[in-house]
Amino acid sequence: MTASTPVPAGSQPFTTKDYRSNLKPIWCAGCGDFGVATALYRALAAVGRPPHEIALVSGIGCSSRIPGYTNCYGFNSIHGRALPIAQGIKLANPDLLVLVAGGDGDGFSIGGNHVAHAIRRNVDLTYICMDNQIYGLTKGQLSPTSPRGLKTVSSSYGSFEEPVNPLLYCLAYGAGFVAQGAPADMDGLTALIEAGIRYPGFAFINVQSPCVTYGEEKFQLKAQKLRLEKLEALGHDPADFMKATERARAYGEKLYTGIYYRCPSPAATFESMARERRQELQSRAASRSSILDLFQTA
Ligand SMILES: Cc1ncc(C[n+]2csc(CCOP(=O)(O)OP(=O)(O)O)c2C)c(N)n1
Ligand code: SF4
Ligand SMILES: [Mg+2]
Repeated sequence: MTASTPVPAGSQPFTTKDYRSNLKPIWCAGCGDFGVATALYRALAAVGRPPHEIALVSGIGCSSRIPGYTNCYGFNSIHGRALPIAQGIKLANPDLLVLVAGGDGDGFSIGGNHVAHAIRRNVDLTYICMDNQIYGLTKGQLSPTSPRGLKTVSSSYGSFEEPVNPLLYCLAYGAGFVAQGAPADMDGLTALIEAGIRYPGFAFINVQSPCVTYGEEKFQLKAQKLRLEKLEALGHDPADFMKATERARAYGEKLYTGIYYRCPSPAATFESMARERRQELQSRAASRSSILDLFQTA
């Protein structure tokens, strides 16, 4: 069974409780990451893979605590290094469903280079970026997605820098699945995570996950509810790459949620190409004993 194998409706063998650990989250009350965790439990229950067949890898940050709150295999790893670790896990055991999660700083600052290479390598991973436009764990410094002008402990004059646009970034590097969700729409967020898991290749989901302690007012849940516009309601066609890039440009101004782009003909994954190549070479491989004979007769 692969991540994209659908479980027939009504026959889900697991419930959300099966994916939730007994560890009580230490996120601040009201942190958007609670919503991401809940949406993740729901999406995993809908996909129906048992927890022991799932690995969730994160970097370092408030958001990166998420593996500990699930019953799946988890690795709260190194700041900015979740993607290479997750790729290694997936290539070592391609039958595992491998998810990656972390913050905007983790993914698009220190780990930004890994995103580009994970995308072009196209390992079948679902990468959830919990984007709160701030470094939460280290107490509120500028992150790569902080808006220009934001005043923080590290930018008393206000940020002079243009923010990174995670959606455009992933589209530009060729990700086959790019989406954005928000805890203000839990059903939508759950559906996006499920769709990302079922996409056969690298899938990127940016989640606007408010930081209630250091985040700006306009990013909080209440404001999100007012700003949110569903791409589906705009008649957006996820197969239309040009339209996806056009709408992704509005990151920071508009809060579009839904699937920006889903490649209609997904490319072969790295692991499927590796498997094929191995099989091809295996049929031509000399037997172990004949190799030993070569050395013994030399
Ligand atoms: C190599 C390294 N550099 C810096 C840090 C300090 N550090 C820990 S988390 C973090 C940023 C967290 O921001 P983000 O990834 O956006 O996650 P959030 O806490 O906002 O969820 C930084 C700079 C670290 N742990 N390791
Ligand atoms: S500091 Fe911000 S991101 Fe971190 S747990 Fe608190 S609300 Fe969430
Ligand atoms: Mg952050």
